[in-house]
Amino acid sequence: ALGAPAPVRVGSKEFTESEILGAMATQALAAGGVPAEHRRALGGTRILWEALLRGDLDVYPDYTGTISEEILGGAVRPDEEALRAALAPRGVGITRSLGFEDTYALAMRRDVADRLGVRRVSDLARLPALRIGFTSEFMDRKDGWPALRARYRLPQRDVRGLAHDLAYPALAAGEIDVTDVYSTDAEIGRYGLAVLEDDLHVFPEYRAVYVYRLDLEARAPAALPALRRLEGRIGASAMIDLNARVRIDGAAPDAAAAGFLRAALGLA
Ligand code: PBE
Repeated sequence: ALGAPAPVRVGSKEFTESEILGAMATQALAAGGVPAEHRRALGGTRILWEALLRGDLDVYPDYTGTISEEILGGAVRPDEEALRAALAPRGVGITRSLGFEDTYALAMRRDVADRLGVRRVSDLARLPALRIGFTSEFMDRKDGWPALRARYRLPQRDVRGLAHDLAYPALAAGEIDVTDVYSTDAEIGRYGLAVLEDDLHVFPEYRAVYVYRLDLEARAPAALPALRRLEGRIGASAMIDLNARVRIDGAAPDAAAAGFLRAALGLA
């Protein structure tokens, strides 16, 4: 083609952390001299994965447990090497862990959990009247509500789907008693929620990685080295702080990402 090379297309899922990580990849690529554009908040895991396979995207952030359960159907351990081997025949690679895990967990208001004596997910088995609000993806995922309900024999019938951002105000207002949270959500600390112990270990590890098309290496040789600069660089508390910048302080995901790249990596 004539002129400038086509930009690398970075995608993100429709939640704050994914948008921040998408912005960070886009900015790290640009800082490495690789033109890149961010197609933000496209939808859930399946939308992103299919766009990557089709070639509509080159890179997006995902999590080892999600790749293992939701993308590969639970057939491959959520271990980086095993996932890499399983994804390579599909023309897909993953970076090493960015440095944190973001696992699913169930959470309740602390006063409600204390009053009902709930500390572990198994404590929910004797409370059939609890009102539950789950994010839509969690309702349907193999590693979500179907797995929890079966493993813990949970009896609740009042279970509805809602957008992740709405779960926290609904919990605070007492409209629901239990929701699924992501362990790096800033609201867990902000609302002082009780996070229930997954005492039967249903949830796998969810280490954050970038998922990319292997053909990117030939098309933009500087792209992978630029993304790899983020490997191991984002700890859980740094990610919680970044989520707080956006969800609590109202910063744009791009601004939060830029601030981190400047402070932690010296990238302009
Ligand atoms: N999460 C939390 C992951 C899985 C656990 C929602 C950030 C995801 O698949 O997007």
